[in-house]
Amino acid sequence: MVTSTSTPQVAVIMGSASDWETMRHACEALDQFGVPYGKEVISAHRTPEKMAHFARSARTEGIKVIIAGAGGAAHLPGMVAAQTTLPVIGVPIQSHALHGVDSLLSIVQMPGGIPVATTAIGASGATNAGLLAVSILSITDRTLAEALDDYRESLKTKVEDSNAMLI
Ligand code: RP5
Repeated sequence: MVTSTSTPQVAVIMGSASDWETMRHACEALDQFGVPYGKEVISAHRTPEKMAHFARSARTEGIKVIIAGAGGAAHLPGMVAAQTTLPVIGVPIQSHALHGVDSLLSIVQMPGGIPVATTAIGASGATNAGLLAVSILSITDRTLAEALDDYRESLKTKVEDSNAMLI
């Protein structure tokens, strides 16, 4: 796993390097809040043993939240969630053939008992996955909670400033 520090709190995994263009938005959100993370391509279909090892060892490795992006027959988030009780956030990649609806439905329709928190399709979903991971970590981290408050204030300011463009 490629890590920003030796002790990542979040793991950002994706089914293919082709998902990186989307998943980098999750990493950018984590960077913005200074949350240490690791990132890696792990495929549910092409590297199933690696996926199982990752999911089963993530908690003992110190990971607190897993963000998993996948497209098409997007089984990675669900199969990881099946093998860990850590929170798993699934990001549906916008596929070419079906525009990500296939990815969304593959990730969101989990059977009762094995939750995956599913975001929107594509880049905004990846950004929100990063932000949701920060929110989860902020439960026990006051500094992150305050940084999230500041971030929300900055969004308000951006909306107000955008009024100047309406002339
Ligand atoms: C999925 O298949 C990946 O998550 C990716 O979105 C999709 C296509 O993968 P590539 O054929 O581009 O490697 O497993």
